[in-house]
Amino acid sequence: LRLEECLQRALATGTLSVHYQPVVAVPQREIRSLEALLRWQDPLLGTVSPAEFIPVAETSGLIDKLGTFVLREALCQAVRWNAGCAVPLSVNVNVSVTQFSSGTFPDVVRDALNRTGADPRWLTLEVTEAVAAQDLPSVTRQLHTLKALGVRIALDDFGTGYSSLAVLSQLPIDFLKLDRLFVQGVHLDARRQVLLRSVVQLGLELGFVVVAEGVELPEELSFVQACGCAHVQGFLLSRPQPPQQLNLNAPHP
Ligand code: G
Ligand code: G
Ligand code: MN
Ligand code: NA
Repeated sequence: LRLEECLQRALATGTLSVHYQPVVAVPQREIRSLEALLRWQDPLLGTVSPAEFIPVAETSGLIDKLGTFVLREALCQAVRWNAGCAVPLSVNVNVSVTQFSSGTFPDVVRDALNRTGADPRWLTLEVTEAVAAQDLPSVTRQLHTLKALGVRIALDDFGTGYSSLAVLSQLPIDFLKLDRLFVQGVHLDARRQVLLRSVVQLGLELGFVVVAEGVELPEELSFVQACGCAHVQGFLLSRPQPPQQLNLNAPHP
């Protein structure tokens, strides 16, 4: 309950912030989008990881407020970035499965787009395989509504969940984000290479842009690029950073 109370207060007092991690196209090495990641520096609790407070937000019902906060914040950033940018930059916003429960999530997104004046094409929503454990028909309907607005959808943390591969053909997905478990150390392990190559191939044949997450080493980058991942994300390229510290024109390793 303590964490819940602190989180409630954080939403009111502004100790939550959003950091951004570049998603980079290869081989061009250009930033295509930035993933919004919540950060919380609480005066009493210190730094609290979203891995810790997101589940609390989900069970306490605070997730809708939190989700709306991140969405508006990220879309405001997208408006700023795209004002001075020839190539459109999009923001990736993580969405909890529970945000789909009421069936009104597309309205929340439409409202945030209207308030911020952001182009729907500047937004990619990241959902995890856990959406398949929800009311799949309802989630699918909501995702189609969002797609009709022009928003794109990424399936996040792919390969770590409990869902069957069948969700890949059922959900209207644009990006397939391979969990870092597929990526890390892949250059050292022949069996992991088979797995990564096959999963990337699967994604490509289904028409998705395949994104490798958690790239920390040049060897991992070379391998995922050779496998057909068009976008990469990870500490090798950039850590998540506050917006004022990002250099969107920086060359990437
Ligand atoms: O950034 P970090 O590695 O600490 O994030 C830990 C987890 O929290 C990740 O799974 C990430 O997707 C999740 N997370 C970060 N920001 C958000 C957010 O705004 N909404 C949701 N639902 N999850 C988030
Ligand atoms: O679950 P999701 O993919 O949204 O989680 C994103 C989280 O992964 C971010 O909080 C970010 O801090 C973390 N992350 C991003 N790049 C790397 C990386 O190269 N290595 C590790 N260990 N974590 C990363
Ligand atoms: Mn994500
Ligand atoms: Na992920």
